Amino acid sequence: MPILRADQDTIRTNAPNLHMCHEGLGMSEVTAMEPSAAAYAAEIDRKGYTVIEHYISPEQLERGRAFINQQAATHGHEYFAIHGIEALGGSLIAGLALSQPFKETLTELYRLQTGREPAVTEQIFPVIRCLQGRSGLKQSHFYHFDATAVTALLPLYIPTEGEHCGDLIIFPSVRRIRFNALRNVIEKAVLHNTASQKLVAFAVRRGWLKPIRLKLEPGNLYLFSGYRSLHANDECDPATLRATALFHFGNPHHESLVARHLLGTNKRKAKLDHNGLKPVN
Ligand SMILES: O=C(O)CCC(=O)C(=O)O
Repeated sequence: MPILRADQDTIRTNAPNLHMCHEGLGMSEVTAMEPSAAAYAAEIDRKGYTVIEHYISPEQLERGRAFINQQAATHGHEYFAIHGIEALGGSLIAGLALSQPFKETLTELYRLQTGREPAVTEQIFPVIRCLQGRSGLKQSHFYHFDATAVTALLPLYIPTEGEHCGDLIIFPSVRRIRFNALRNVIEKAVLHNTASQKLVAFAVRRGWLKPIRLKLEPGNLYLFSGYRSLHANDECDPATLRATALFHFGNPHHESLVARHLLGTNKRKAKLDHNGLKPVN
């Protein structure tokens, strides 16, 4: 079972069949490590999330941050997000999204969570989110379910000062994985509309609801089921920068035309096809 840690020159994995280079990251060596994907999946089931500490090396974190700094400078200190491998081309994040061992890890988690194989054409869909400025506040407490069963979150910059530091907020296992696309659409319309999002945000801010709050550490990898859990990030001071990379994998409705037409707003906005790639025309 392919759990790996991505050091600059080393990948450690407990998968004997994954002794290979980490594509796009220039990695050369693989050694054994624990625990297994099954242990991580069990922890996600039990606690709602799991963490792989120091998933990337300090040098890789610096590379990831250099990319963020470059992008942040062109966005006038306001919120931005970058969707898809092509838009992230050449960056550490695109390299991870293209990494075969990383995909194997997420595939194994998908299998364990759903009992099924992911669609053969499925790719990891990477997203970078950068909260800064007043517009960053509007993107906080935006409670939602992801389209994919497995979500991996890699924090790059997390504020450390002030009352609110952009914690990851999770209500785990709010719903089950559905393979019926129409049922998924209806469930999302009920649980995940503007009114319910505002209500949840209000109740969390007031302390009436008590979700899991994770203080994120840059360089760690946080794994959870984005499909099953209602989640969002807490706000942070608009003068600070909060940058996270998200890796979405395993859409249970990958082949469904209903889901493709009624959901997938982010990909549509970014003008990407349902595999997260620029359509060829
Ligand atoms: O950036 C974060 O911490 C959360 C982002 C998120 O929930 C998502 O895009 O699915």
